[in-house]
Amino acid sequence: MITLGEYIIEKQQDFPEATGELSLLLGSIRLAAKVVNREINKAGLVDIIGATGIENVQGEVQQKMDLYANETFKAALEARGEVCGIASEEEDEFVSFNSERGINSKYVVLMDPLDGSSNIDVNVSVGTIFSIYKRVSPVGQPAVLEDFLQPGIKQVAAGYIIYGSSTMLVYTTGNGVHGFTCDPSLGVFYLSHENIRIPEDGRTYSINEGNYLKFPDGVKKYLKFCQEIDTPTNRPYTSRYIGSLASDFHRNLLTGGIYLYPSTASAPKGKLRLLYECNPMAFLIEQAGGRASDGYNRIMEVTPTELHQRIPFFCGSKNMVKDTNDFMAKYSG
Ligand code: AHM
Ligand code: MG
Repeated sequence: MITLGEYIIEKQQDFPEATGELSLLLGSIRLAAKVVNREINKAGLVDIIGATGIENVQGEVQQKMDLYANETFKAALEARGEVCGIASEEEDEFVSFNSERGINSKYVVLMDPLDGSSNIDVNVSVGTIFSIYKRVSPVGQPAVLEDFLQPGIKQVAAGYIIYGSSTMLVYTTGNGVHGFTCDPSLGVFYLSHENIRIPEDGRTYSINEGNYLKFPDGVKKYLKFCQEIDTPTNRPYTSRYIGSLASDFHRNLLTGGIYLYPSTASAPKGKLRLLYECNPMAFLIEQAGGRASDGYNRIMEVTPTELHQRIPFFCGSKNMVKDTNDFMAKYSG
C-alpha cells in the first residue's frame, strides 16, 4: 500500500530540478482535506449545515461549510508557507501571504473550497477543487493579480477531493491522473487508482436538463442525439446528474461520459468559474485522455480577465466533447 505522501515524493524524483516545494504544498492540501472531511462527516450532528445569510461576491448565499472549508484550506496553505497567495471562490479578492516564507515562495493556489455545498444539507457528495500555478511576479514580493489570471495551460498541478461514500483525492502534475482513497480509521490516503484513463467514448451525459428551454440550439440538438435509439453507437445514452461537479466529473472520468454546463438565456456565460472549477477539471481530463471546451475552444487556452470569470463548460470523453463541439458549430455557430 502506497500512501499519497510516499507517492508524491517518489514522483518528485522524476524531476531532478524539483526542490520539494510542490510536494509540501500538496501535503498542505492533503492535511486541510482531512480536516474538512472530518467536519463534513459530522454534518447534521454539529452546527455546520445551512446558510450563513452572507452572500459572496457572486451574489450566492454562502453555506456555513463553504466558509469553514475556505478558512481551513487558507490556514493550512498559509501556515506551511509554500504559496505566496490564494484566490478562492469564497473570497472577493485574491489573498497574498506576506510572511518571509510566503513572499519567497513561487506558487499560487486557486480553489473552490467546497463545491456543490448546497448538497451537504441532504447528505450528498461534495468536493474541493484546486489548481496550482507558478507565480509570474518576482519572488520576494507580494503576489499580484497577474499571478492568478493565467491560462489553464500554465497549471503545474490540479486536483479535487470528493467527500463521498469514500473520500478520495485525485490529482495531476502533468504526468497522468492518480487517485487516492482515504482509510477513515487511519486518516491516510492510499493509492487506489493509478494512471486513470477516461474511455474515449462514453454513454453518460450530465447536465441540468431543467434549463433545457434556455440552452443554445447546439446543446438542445445534442441532447436529442443522446436520447435517440441507435444500437451501433450505444444510444440512447444514460443521464446522470448529481449537481456536484467533482462527483459528476469523477463518475464520468472512471466510466466515460460528458459533463455539460452550457450558457443559458439567463446566464450567457454559464455558471461555472473558469479559474476555480473549469481549468483544474480541464487539466485533469486532458491528462486522462479526455477533452474540455467552452463549446468551441479548448478551455485551457482561454486567457482569464477576472478572478470570478464564468464560462460554459463541456468536459469528458474525447469523442463526446467533439460531438458537442460539432453540434455547437452547426446549430449555434
Ligand atoms: P457552487 O460552486 O456554488 O457549489 O456551484 C457549482 C455547482 C457544481 O458543483 C454543480 O455541477 C453545479 O453547480 C450545479 O448547478 P445547478 O444547480 O445549476 O445544476
Ligand atoms: Mg463550485
